[in-house]
Amino acid sequence: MRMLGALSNKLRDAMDKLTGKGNIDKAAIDDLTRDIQRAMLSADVDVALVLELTERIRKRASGELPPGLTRKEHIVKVVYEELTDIMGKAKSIIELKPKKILLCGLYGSGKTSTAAKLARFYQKKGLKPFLICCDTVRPAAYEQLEQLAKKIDVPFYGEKGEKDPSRVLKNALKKAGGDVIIVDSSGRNALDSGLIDEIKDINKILGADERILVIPSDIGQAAKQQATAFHEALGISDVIVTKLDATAKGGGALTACYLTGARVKFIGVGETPEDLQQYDPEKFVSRLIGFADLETLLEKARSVVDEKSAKNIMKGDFTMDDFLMQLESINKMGSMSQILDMAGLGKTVAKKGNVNEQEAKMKKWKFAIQSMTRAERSDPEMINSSRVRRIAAGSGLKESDVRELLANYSKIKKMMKQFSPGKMKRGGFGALFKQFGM
Ligand SMILES: Nc1nc2c(ncn2[C@@H]2O[C@H](COP(=O)(O)OP(=O)(O)O)[C@@H](O)[C@H]2O)c(=O)[nH]1
Ligand SMILES: [Mg+2]
Repeated sequence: MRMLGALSNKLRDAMDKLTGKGNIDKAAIDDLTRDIQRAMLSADVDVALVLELTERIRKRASGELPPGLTRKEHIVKVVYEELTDIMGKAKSIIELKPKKILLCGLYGSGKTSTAAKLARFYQKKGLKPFLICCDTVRPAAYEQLEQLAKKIDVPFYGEKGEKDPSRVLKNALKKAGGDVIIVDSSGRNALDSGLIDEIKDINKILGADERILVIPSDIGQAAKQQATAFHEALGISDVIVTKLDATAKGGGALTACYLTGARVKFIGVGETPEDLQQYDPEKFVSRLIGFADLETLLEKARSVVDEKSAKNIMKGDFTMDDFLMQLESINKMGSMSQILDMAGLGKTVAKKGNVNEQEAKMKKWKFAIQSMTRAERSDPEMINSSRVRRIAAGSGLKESDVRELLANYSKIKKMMKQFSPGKMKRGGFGALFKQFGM
């Protein structure tokens, strides 16, 4: 299931646009932050929070590169980390032990469905749940929970027709067995003091270990006000955000909860008792952006470069520009010795002690390529002796350096033509290095 449809689509598009770009410059970063802004605002995330978020992304994206990452990979990582941050940072902890849970929240927020979902969750973990209906207001509240309880085969207590929830609860607790006692309550607004007193009484009788606020994600940023008011009245221990499968405003609800300091423990993603997931901000963001985790996200950022050059090379047009791009991405990725480690060549080369030498060589080649004309770059065959002389003079190198570059270029070009794209992806830079005589 695609979480939060519209937000997910927009974030995926933004990330695809970035990872598809050959060159990441200031304009590309501006473009990305604008796309993320639009996506978050349309998901009803607080404006100030969105601006803070994108400012942090912009700053970190153009900031110093951590060793071993290309600019593109770095940005992908930054976006992932910053989004995870405003979506709640860390995964909640769920204790698998006997406990009493009280559910509260607005009318229609999903309390009764969530009561059954929680019972099912703990049942699957091997605990014995017990469901109690303390909603004495809504017509057929009793039947609704009774039916759900039957469906998942969990014991249930309620009193049809009784108007006082405290009395129902007292009777229920006399009968209740099991490890995890889950109490469903009537819908109430946190700003209604009469109804809040009522649930305070229920909480006192129950002695709840967890007071869970159930918030429907379609209320968006209004979640903030409800979460704050319920927390002041009752001391909310956790939040469950429901209906994330059915709204575009879920980003607003999730970030609003986080702003109030409330921890989102589970999310509701459908109407059946099975549709409850433990909330994990990292996983959630990964799924929003469309990847299993940060690692696969980074792999994607890497593979686009490889695929692009592989395509060019397969067509047989491995130009000096491609060669320069490869050299530059090697530079961007960090020092040679790190790259060599990644390519599995670290030890061999370190023994020979020529890492620095190779790094210096690559720098020289870069200068030489930069001194070539556009025509020379796309068709290096035309570079005759007089052109070699000019390029050497222009880049401050020896003619032999330029010749060595040309010789290596031809060698690599020839080799590339024999490569299948699959091999290119796997062999990557390691294969290139071998051709540099390493
Ligand atoms: N799509 C979807 N619907 C939900 C979810 N949770 C609850 N609902 C639906 O929302 C409506 C109200 O839910 P209910 O549990 O009766 O809310 P309550 O009034 O707070 O007890 C019902 O139609 C539920 O099926 C959810 O996570 N996703
Ligand atoms: Mg209900």
